[in-house]
Amino acid sequence: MLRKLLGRIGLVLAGLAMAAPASAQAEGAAPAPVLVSADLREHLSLDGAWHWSVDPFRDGVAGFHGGPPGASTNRWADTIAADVEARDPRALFEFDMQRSPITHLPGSWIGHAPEMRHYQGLVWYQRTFDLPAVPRGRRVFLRFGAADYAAAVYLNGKEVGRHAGGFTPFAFDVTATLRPGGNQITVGVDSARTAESVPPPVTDWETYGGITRPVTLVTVPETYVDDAWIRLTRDGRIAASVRLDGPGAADMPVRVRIAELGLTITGRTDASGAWEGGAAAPPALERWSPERPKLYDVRVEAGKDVLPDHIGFRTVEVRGQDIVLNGEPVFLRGISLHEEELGADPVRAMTPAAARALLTEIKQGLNGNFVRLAHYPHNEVMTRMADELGLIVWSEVPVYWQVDWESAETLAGARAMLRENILRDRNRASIMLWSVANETPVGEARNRFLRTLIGDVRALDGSRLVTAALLSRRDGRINTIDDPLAGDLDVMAVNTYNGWYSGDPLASLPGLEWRTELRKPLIFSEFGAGALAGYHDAAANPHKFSEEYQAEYYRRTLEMAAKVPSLRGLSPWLLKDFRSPRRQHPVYQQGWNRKGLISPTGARKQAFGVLAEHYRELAERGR
Ligand code: GCB
Repeated sequence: MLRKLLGRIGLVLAGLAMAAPASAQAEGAAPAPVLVSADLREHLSLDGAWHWSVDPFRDGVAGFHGGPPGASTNRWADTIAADVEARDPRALFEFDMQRSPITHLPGSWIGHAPEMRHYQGLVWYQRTFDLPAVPRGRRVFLRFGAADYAAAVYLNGKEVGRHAGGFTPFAFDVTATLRPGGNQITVGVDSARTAESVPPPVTDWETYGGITRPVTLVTVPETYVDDAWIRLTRDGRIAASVRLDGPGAADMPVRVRIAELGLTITGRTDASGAWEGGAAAPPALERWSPERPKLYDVRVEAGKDVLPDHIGFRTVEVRGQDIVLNGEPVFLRGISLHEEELGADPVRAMTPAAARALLTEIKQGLNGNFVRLAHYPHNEVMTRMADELGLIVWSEVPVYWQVDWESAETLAGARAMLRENILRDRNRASIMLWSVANETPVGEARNRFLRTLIGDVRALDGSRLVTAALLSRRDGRINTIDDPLAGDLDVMAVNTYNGWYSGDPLASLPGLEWRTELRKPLIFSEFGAGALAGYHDAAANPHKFSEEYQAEYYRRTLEMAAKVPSLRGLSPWLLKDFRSPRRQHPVYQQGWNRKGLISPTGARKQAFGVLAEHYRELAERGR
């Protein structure tokens, strides 16, 4: 199976379509590691200075007749081109990684040089690092927080693995490939989307190609905790699901310790290295909530390994039309967000400080308790920061608009990405909703595709709620939600742009009605209007793109929303203007989607105040 998968991925990578998200280690190796909470483990950072070199004809992947690359074009050979040239006057290289320009990673290549601004294709990266010999009984993983979209990774001249899917972490065991002293790492990253990929080529956001999240060498004992999911169940237990990897994984004692609660749960793994354990939650347990985002230091111990994490405990469920957190109905006062740091020239380099700045604007600026992380898994610093600051999270995969519903490869890609996202973040108390799709057209093949994803979510994490941003039907004043998929979801969500993409006068928006036959909670997962920060129009009927139009659009849409009986949350579109190549109005857009409530550099538009005030009132009324 693995061989078959590798064959497929290899082909795709070589052809440079690189479509299906999947992680695959070099042939014959074990399945891809999860390495859960790797960001908190002992590691060596490989972030910083890397050489980069563009390869638009994918010369380093295949010769011009399709065979393997020759010595003059193979970027990952374990040699130093300049030394070879110095020794041999006949030596010929069509590249030289070690004398190529240097950039700082992580961060998309759109910031490397002006000519890279709209580049889509293959870029090579290389750096060297020194390392002492790996001590006996230890393993080292090379981990990438994400590479957008497909990556092939080489260490000291050998391929160590590949991954496709630009938004989730992947890691390879490189213990046997590392050497004491100097090591050379080369990564080919290809941003091209194809007809089979998830997301598809056409979206409404920037493709930030490159190595966009940290690169680390993570050291663990030979047998280590690869996956551990610790949570509070709806029946009041702290449950633990642990999986070990390594030669001693079977029949090994395991302990989960939460010192602050005086709680230790112990057990032993089965023959496959897995263990399920649990204990009644101590009465002293303080539940995580947006008001009090309490996190506990949790340690998972097995043999020589200790995995530390900070975990919050809470329950979520749906009761009738209510979304219920820790037994109490909650109203989600939120906003949507793309993964893009504040600043005039973002490169998707999301540091903890950058995440804090954005989420604080939601929490304190807007009086929010909820964020929709659109439209793909965001950097893990974001979900950790949401845990810390107390924001409920909607997390999603980019099954966006129109993907190839009939393609087995597309489905495999979506499932792999969904799985990687859920396994990375199952311990984040902030995450309440897993979303499987955004604005997808109703149809049999699409229903089958999304029902498979919904089944996967329930199998991987039955403790949270499943949702999707759906389309609705409009007839005059009446909006109807009749997408058959709504029946499969815990929480229905719709995106609506009446008054922006339609010519409705703003004053008529409160008169619009929403109908559905299902008794379920509903979220308006998007609504929004564009405004260029600083463009004012004081007329009674302000023009689109003025701050006044956007502010009035918010007032009227919120008035409409207040009349929808099953509405339990809002995540308007969106906090910050974001880069989108499809938005080319030279006066108002200049390559940016202007539906932000703040400008790229953080200037608040008028509508910010409208939403902040609305949320303040809702919070006061306990909603
Ligand atoms: C939508 C999409 C979102 C777009 C937004 C817009 O419905 O879900 O990705 O950016 O509309 O601005 O049109």
